[in-house]
Amino acid sequence: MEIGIVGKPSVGKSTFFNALTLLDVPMAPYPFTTVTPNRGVAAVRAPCPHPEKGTACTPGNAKCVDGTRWVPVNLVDVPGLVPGAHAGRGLGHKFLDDLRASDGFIQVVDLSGSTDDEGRLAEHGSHDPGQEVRWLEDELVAWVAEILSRDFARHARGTELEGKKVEDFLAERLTGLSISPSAIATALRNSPLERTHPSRWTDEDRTNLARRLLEASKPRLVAANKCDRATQNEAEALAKEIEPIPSVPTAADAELTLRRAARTGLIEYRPGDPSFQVREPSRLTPPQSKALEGIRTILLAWGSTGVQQALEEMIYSRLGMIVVYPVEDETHWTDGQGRVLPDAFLVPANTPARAVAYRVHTDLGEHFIRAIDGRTHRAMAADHPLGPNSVVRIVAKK
Ligand SMILES: Nc1nc2c(ncn2[C@@H]2O[C@H](COP(=O)(O)OP(=O)(O)OP(=O)(O)O)[C@@H](O)[C@H]2O)c(=O)[nH]1
Ligand SMILES: [Mg+2]
Repeated sequence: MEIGIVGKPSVGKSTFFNALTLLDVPMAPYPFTTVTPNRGVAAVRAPCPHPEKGTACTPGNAKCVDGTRWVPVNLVDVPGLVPGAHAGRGLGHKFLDDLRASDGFIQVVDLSGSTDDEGRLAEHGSHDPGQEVRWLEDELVAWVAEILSRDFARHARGTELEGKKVEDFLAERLTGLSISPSAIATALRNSPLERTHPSRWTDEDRTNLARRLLEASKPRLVAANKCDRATQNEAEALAKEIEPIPSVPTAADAELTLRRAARTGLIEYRPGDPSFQVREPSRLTPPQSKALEGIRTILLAWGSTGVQQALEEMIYSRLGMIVVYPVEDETHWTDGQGRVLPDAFLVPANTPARAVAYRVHTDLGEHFIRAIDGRTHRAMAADHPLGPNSVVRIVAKK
């Protein structure tokens, strides 16, 4: 699973990405600082089930801090998009293609409205971030419509001659775009199209279908960034303007400073927290003190920097993911080496037991016999849907 960080130039995408991954990709106050995509791993919080067993856990892929697991999520930060990107403007086409694998988009905007369409600095409030949300959608739609339309007439006629199902025809056209068969089915249901004759679909039909496909497969959330330079009223106005797309006010720059300061031991801060503590005030230089005091003001005004919250809202609310804990021993919740709750995986809610087995290992999926609930010890069939926080043993043929 991968989340794409998108938006126009200079809104703070790389800062947002660096804050979440603690990587060090270049950030600067001019457009097109990022010219090739950056990939990294962030994490979302989940309550660890280990207290239920009264023992500590032995995390492998997702560290546990005071009973909270930090479950990995892949992010990709792409160059800024400008209007006309789908037709190759800016760095257009190439990096839209870098978003093929994304399962959802966090669109970063400048809530203070002081970045123009091309990413240059402008006067506060001179640009409407809500408008950006609309044109970016149009760019994404045009991009998908273009992929859908490549050599369309020939493929559509072939499909009709062979009597192929339109769902399969579309799945083939959209290969690699991380659009599931169920999203294709939903998009088709929501489009008044002649299913038996795709060759009759017009450009407009394909554009509308592309919009429905994006709607069904790539949820969006807006990070209303640079909130330190904006007001609550501006945040509320934006939220209203872009409904039903949710928005979370963020201060990516502040989050990055806090995480870096925590990493070097200057402060105690956990991502998502409403405050931080300075460990030894005497170790701070005057500029560090001033910067941290500035951030304290932002946290007081906004409750948090919003960055961790934005990612979690994307993963849990928009994508409906849950965390599951596969184990080999359903009584002690251990793997073969006696490690307690070693892995934590994000999967869509209600993923069937067998699909979770595949997620752990292809062999486990292929040789699946049954799953066992780690709490009730009941056996579950291959199609049994798993709920949040499940501890599950997969039994497979050896
Ligand atoms: N005030 C304020 N500035 C920020 C914030 N986040 C990022 N910035 C600044 O915005 C400028 C652009 O940040 P980047 O992260 O490079 O933006 P980008 O969207 O990746 O830009 P491109 O790669 O050029 O598209 C930098 O000067 C950042 O320090 C924030 O929360 N508040
Ligand atoms: Mg960048």
